[in-house]
Amino acid sequence: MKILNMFNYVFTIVLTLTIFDQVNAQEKKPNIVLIYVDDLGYGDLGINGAIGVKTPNVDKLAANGINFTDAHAAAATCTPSRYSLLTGQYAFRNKAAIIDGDAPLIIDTEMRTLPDMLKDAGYTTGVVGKWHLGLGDGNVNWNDVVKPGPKEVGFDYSFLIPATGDRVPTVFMENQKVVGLEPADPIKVSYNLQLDGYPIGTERPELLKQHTDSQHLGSITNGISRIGYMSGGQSALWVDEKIPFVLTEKAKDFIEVNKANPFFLFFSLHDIHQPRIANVKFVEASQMGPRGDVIAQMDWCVGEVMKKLLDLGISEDTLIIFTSDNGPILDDGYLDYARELVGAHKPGGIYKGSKYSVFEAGTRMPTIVSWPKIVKPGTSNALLSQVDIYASLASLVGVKLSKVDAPDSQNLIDAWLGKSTKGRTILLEEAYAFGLRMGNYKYIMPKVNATIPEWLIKKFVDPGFSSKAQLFDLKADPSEEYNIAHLHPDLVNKMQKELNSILAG
Ligand code: NG6
Ligand code: CA
Repeated sequence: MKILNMFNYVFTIVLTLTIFDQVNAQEKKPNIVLIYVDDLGYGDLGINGAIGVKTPNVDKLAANGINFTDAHAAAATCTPSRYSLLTGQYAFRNKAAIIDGDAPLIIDTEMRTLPDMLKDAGYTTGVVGKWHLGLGDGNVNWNDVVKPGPKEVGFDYSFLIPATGDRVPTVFMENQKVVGLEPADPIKVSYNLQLDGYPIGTERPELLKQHTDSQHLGSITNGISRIGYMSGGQSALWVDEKIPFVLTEKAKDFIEVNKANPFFLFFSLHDIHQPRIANVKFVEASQMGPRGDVIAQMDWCVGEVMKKLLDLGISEDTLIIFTSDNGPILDDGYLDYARELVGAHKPGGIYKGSKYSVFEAGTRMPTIVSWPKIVKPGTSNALLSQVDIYASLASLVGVKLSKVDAPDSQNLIDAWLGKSTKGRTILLEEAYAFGLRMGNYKYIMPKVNATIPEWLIKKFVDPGFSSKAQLFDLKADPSEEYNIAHLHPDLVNKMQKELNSILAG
């Protein structure tokens, strides 16, 4: 009898411990760091064949994680990609396009966003870096708390570049207030009227560090002219050469402060967007001039974050997703000789196109996932879209989504974690034309009477417009050179139908 009791006792303890362990394992949610580089191309990393610049930190991240070869930004430009990433909804549904620096917030604050969802799972959420999703409700007062903004769409903490490095206002915002602003010198911003403020590029070219095209000849701050006009805020102006240090420090602070609880950090780098003005620490770090130097600078920022996680002893429990918002562009306006200095380096790898283009390089992004405790190192050719990060992470952290949440997002967590190579069966590519991937095939929807805008021609961009259907077999022709639509009319019809149903949905 005694022996039986003893057995029961031990059995109960073991059972309790096992259940406790399981609950613990389920409850132990990883920290999530989403490193979002700006305008980085598939081929711009060492692991993907970069020539002329080294990316040792990102390569190390890849060596300990998964390097994805067919993962896509939801769109070929910044604002639409970011919109889809944070809402799980295709950008065209909200007509999301590149916006000015004084545009209102384009995310509906009623939506349950990616950070909202993670907050529901117990995460502390933060965004550090480029925003470019609009701020305020249409009539921004930069001298007050600017809302709605990141807080109203689920971020507990924010430290922002409000739009882009090449747009005013050129100030940082922390928790929706301009950092370092003197009330006696209020900020005004306009995108159509020249303000009585900083000198402008058209009138004072001798003040410029880097020449630029006519679109970027507005207000000059820190020797760089931008899109738009600005006055005031002298004490708050950022110094472009210091941006990577400021952002990396803020990212590390956020990690430090939140190290004890699960956190989500959206680390949205300014690099490698123009103006590409590297800090002296990185000047000539590459053989490709400023564009290569800011790739090295970006790599350093990533290394700093990796080091911080390691120092705090939380890197094993941190899921890092490293990717970019749209494809590469050599000439986006500023004269930094990226085209002349690129040499044999291929920013888009073997893929055709660039930022703004529906060809593969427009959206096929360098993408790495690392989570030392769970993810086995390797490569994956799963077809993935950033619009799926939302539903995939929801599944990972055990949050149920309603029908209206993240309507275009698919749960492909097994593919993101390398447990499966099964990604999407069809994938939308948004640019100034629509593309669709299905198996080996890539279809581009015809655009009747579309002329390529002058500003894209000047940037040597081929947006992929054609009045005829385009179909490519990416297995045989990864660089989209041979249009085989005429050989496969049924497939063209089928893919157009699939596209129609997405566009109608
Ligand atoms: C374009 C700008 C370009 C860049 C881009 C945004 C012109 C002609 N071009 O409108 O310089 O700022 O917007 O880049 O003004 S993105 O990565 O944020 O999408
Ligand atoms: Ca971008």
